Amino acid sequence: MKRLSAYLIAAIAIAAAGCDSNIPETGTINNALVSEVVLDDFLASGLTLETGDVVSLPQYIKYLPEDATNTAQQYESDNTAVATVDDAGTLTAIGKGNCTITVYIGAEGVFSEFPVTVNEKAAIAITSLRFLKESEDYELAATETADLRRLLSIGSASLTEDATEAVLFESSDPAVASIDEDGILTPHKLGKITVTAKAAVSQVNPATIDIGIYKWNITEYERFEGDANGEQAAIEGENWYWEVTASQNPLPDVDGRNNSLTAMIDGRQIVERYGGVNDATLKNGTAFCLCCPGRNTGGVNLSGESTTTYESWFTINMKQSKKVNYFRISNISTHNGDVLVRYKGFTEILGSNDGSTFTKIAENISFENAITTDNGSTYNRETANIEIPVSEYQYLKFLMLGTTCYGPLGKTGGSAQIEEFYMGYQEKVYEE
Ligand SMILES: [Ca+2]
Repeated sequence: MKRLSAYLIAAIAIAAAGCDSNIPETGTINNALVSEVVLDDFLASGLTLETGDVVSLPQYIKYLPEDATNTAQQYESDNTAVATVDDAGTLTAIGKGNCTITVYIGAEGVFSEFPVTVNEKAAIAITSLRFLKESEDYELAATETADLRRLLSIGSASLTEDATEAVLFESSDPAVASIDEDGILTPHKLGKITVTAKAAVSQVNPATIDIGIYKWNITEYERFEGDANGEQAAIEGENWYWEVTASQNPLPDVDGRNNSLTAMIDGRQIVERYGGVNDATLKNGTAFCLCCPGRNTGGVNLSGESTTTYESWFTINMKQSKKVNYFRISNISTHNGDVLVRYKGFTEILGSNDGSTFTKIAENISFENAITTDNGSTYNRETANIEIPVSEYQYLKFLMLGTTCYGPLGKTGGSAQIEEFYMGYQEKVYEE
């Protein structure tokens, strides 16, 4: 039989009294005191565990005599960095090493102990590494960090669990972009690098991905003389570089929008979103408006036209063929009430150099995501540059079939209104 020293018995008794333990004072219930703590062989021979393993101890612990009534158990680990045991007797393997677990039963200091050895949990090996893309580009000005581990496919030796073996990431030029142990890439300057991912131990082929850190070099085309200087087009006698034609002629007369074929290329923004009355000085700004099929707006009656097959379009004649790979739209306000009068996409964009024979450049271009802001109560006035396949034509035609391109979120107004429309060519630059 093992007993604590008298000093320790006293300490336990004080601790028990201090926390209202259910351990009765010796002899107050009966005289059947615990005389021996008996460990199953499972425990007595010592436990060998892996970090994270959990064992419930009480089922493996008995005491003598069997009719003892004061049988409260207490547990003690002499190294809680290796293993801990809670009040319910649940042992948890914490870290690599050896420790001794002591089990006390009753108030007499009777105990037994057993050794525990904890080993590091064996990692689940990596069996393959592959990036899901061959290359990826990040805009320097717009990227704080990028998680490349999310682009990494990691094969596991386990059928049911992910590999836990470490992946070692390496950048071919950390001055351009560094990468940390979690695969988080941080761009620092323009350039191109290769990131390699290797398994820490397993002999598998490393994965590589080419990373470009770029800035945009943007050429936006002037629509009238002075446009590049931020001027507004003159009301009379302007030197227009662009010309617009449209499927509707005349255009709907929407109050206060000063609608015309130059309204979306004149540098004049809408001042008052509620509109009012059109005016010769264009003091409320201008917006190019097309009546929505199925509606009767501003003198254009399309109420009998199909909302699925009627074709609306506008064509921009740039007067010479130009490389274009983006457009951008400025809307009449950020107010959610004006979302009704927006475009959310184009069914097709076509190009031509003679103005009559058009070739499809892109189809089903949606920019609905460029309209709604995070909170959903206001909307972006101006979209970002919306990328389209690069083309080089003099005429670009923007086609809207039925109402599919009118108004996001299923909302459609009597017209769709573009305050300003821009096009240009942008390319990624990887060197200063
Ligand atoms: Ca305008």
